[in-house]
Amino acid sequence: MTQLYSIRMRAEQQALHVSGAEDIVSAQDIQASAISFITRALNHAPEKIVITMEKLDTEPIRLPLLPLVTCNVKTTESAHSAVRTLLSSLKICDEAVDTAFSLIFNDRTVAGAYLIDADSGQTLRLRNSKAIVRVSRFGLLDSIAEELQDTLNKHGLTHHRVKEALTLASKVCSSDAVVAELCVSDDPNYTTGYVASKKFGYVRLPHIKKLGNPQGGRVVFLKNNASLSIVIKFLEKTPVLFDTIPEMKGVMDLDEITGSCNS
Ligand code: PML
Ligand code: MG
Repeated sequence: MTQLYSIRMRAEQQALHVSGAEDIVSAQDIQASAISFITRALNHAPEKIVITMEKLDTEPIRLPLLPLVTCNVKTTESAHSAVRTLLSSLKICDEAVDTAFSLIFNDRTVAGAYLIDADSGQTLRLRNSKAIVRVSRFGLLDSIAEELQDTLNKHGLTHHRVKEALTLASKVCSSDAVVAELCVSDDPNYTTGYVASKKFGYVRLPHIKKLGNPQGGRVVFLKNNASLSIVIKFLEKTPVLFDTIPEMKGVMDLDEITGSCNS
């Protein structure tokens, strides 16, 4: 086995997270990755850059990426209503969806995802505060990284966020305990978010917030019987490498997205 490393970058400005990146690379690529992560961090004029490089002591699990589709929505109202339709089609209760919206659309930014029980709507807690998971230790197999970006580019999805969010969401949804993930970028200039699930794949939602809005965040909806410690351990610590280019379906109407999976 080639020795592999997890490499992670986070950059901060006034103790707030401003940039982050993550990959799994071989020893021979670690230096180039570190340079590209530092270059990326410096674009945000940070006060602090933390790069962590850690030898993996287990072989990464190989998994496929989720199929990707962009939902045809033109307004924030219809994007939010699409989020509700997708999540309720996954049997996530209304209380859970309301809680997710209130955790995401407020002025608090956290570097990680909140965990919500999909059946009760309860925000899950650890040691008396809301449980937050920092999904980590995932990457793209070298042999697909370039082809994935080329395929995304052909669909006009040239921003590095798409590739990274798709990879993170694919790790999240690969857990048996996870029903779905909802994400809204906290970048005021980036207004596309997503709902990811095994059933519907990675569904991008343009206009999930208005331009200039700095709010955002991630929520992971868990099955009722999920063991919090096992899910958190998997999402944070188990190394996963994605090894296949997913199906890319372009832009589809919401009822086509839900209908094609319900038949
Ligand atoms: C982020 O990195 O801030 C999250 C981006 C989520 C949406 C990415 C996409 O356009 O598919
Ligand atoms: Mg890689």
